[in-house]
Amino acid sequence: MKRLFSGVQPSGNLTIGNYLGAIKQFVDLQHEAEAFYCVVDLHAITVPQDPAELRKRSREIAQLYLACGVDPSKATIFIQSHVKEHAELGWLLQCASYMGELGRMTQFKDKSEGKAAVNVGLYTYPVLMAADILLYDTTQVPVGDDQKQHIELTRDIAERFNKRYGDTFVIPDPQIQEFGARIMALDEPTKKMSKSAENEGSRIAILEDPAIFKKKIMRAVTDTENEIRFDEENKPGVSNLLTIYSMFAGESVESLVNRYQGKGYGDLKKDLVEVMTDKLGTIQKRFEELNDVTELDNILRAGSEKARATAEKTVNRVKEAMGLVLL
Ligand code: AQP
Repeated sequence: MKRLFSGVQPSGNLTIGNYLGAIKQFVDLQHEAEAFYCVVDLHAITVPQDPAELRKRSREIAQLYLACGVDPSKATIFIQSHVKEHAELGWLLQCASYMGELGRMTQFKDKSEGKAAVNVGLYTYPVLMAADILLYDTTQVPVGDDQKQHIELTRDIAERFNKRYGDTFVIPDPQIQEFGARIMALDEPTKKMSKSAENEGSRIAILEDPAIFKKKIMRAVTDTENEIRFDEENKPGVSNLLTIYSMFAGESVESLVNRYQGKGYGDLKKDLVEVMTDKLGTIQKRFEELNDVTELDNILRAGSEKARATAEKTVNRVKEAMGLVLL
């Protein structure tokens, strides 16, 4: 049976990169398989967070899942720290992982670069991510392109464990879209759009006011030519805008390029703002309608109970395999 697991960190306001690369897939795939969608708060604390903000954002992400179309009657939605087996399996897997392989993770290198002190959690975070995935006998992990290396590590850890202790884990595959798996920053289109990037102008939040994202799109870096063409290597800015446009409008890049022949970047940007105002407006309206905290907490409570039932069985299987005493 196909089973999905994925998560988003409450480490900032979710961007259209998080939406197009991951959450949109969550919605499309929930009809095809049993799905577990998590708010990975234990990952967010690998960098300093304001406690009140973190608590608010964790609920906000669950609310956004719902606003974007994740259906709690189809998918299990929960907060990672509510299922203690994530931390528990994280530790067990740390004992089956190597310093060398963790040190090679590009995200760790990027996030620790230039920092005088780096906490251990940032270093071991990919092992916790492996635990998140492996707990649910996941077959597919819908993610953006930046998470590919972490899924490969998850596979390596699981395969090694199975070899050493016998068949314990299902080996998961990444589910990465062929198109739109890496939305780039608006100010520097050779870099990934990130919710925690320093420059606010680099990203657009799903819940952003249209007047603000209009300014960001109109200022988005393009190039000195005036030809609308898809060429990620030589025209990363224009290609990024075409990708975002195509994904929000559901129109192919080829068709957009044909439609904008002879037109300028300003025309493309203006129309993109309109398409986004429409699509994000629908999500934002739904988000406002879902602001009943009690109802949201009930969904999260039910989700964590359902998740725990599976997670507990996996942890017991792992403990048994490793030789820990089960009473
Ligand atoms: N720019 C992006 N394009 C496509 N997909 C993206 N994702 C993130 N950025 C893009 C995907 O969103 C999911 C959730 O990501 P995450 O919260 O777990 O952390 P991340 O990958 O590190 O994303 P951010 O936005 O860059 O967060 P920060 O700034 O906190 O590190 C993942 O599936 C990711 O691939």
